[in-house]
Amino acid sequence: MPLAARVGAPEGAATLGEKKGKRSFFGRARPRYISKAMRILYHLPLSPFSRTVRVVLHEKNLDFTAMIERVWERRPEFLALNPAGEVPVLIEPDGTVLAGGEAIVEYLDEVYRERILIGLNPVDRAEVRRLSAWFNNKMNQEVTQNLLGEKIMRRLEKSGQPNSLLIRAGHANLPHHLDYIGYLVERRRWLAGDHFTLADITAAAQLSSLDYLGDVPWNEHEPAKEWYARIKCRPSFRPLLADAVPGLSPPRHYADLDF
Ligand SMILES: N[C@@H](CCC(=O)N[C@@H](CS)C(=O)NCC(=O)O)C(=O)O
Repeated sequence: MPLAARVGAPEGAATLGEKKGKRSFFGRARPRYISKAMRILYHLPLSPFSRTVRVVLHEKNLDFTAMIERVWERRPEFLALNPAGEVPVLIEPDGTVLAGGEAIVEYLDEVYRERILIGLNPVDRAEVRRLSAWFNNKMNQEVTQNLLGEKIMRRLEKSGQPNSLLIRAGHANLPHHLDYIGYLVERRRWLAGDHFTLADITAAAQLSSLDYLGDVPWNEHEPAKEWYARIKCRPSFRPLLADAVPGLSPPRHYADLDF
């Protein structure tokens, strides 16, 4: 089980700007009070993979109901939707079940063409996918798993004390990723080129989860900070900034657009 992604909230509702679903739905994949025509996202508030899908749905103006899934409970009905037992999982209004962050965003970009997020031509798409993989895989393993996984998940799972060596490794690795973002945005307007793409969303999703913990040294990385400030201003990102995980308050700058 990847540590990193074992993040999330113990309890609670969806976030502002997203329709809220109650938690008392054990026993069925689609709670009875949710109409068949609704789109449902099973997620965890601090899961970077779930955050990416939330932003993509907002960018494409697609309505959805966000349901928190406590993945560590291994709910059989959820495992039937995604045997990997991981969020995000998306159920489309026609009942189509999509599991896995990358599969979901590829599907959404292919089907809903209103705002294209994975590039206009094969070369652009390759660059967006290269960078999305960088943040989903490399940064997630080197940084997010070590910080969110150790600090949050251990508590939620009651699986022992956080490993201070891993936390130290996460802090040591983070500046390299902020520097890489800085390197890119000093040469391009957005991470993958002239346009805002999934690469920006993926990187910002990882960083926003860490920022909720107050773990991002923004002031030592001005170019990355300037880029993140532009992302924070986007309406699609606002619901993430309104997230409130019970028992875990974010630092004051987390939702501040002028941080
Ligand atoms: N590659 C997967 C990773 C998803 C993932 O690791 N999700 C985490 C939350 S961020 C999870 O649900 N973990 C539950 C577990 O491992 O038990 C994706 O893109 O969806």
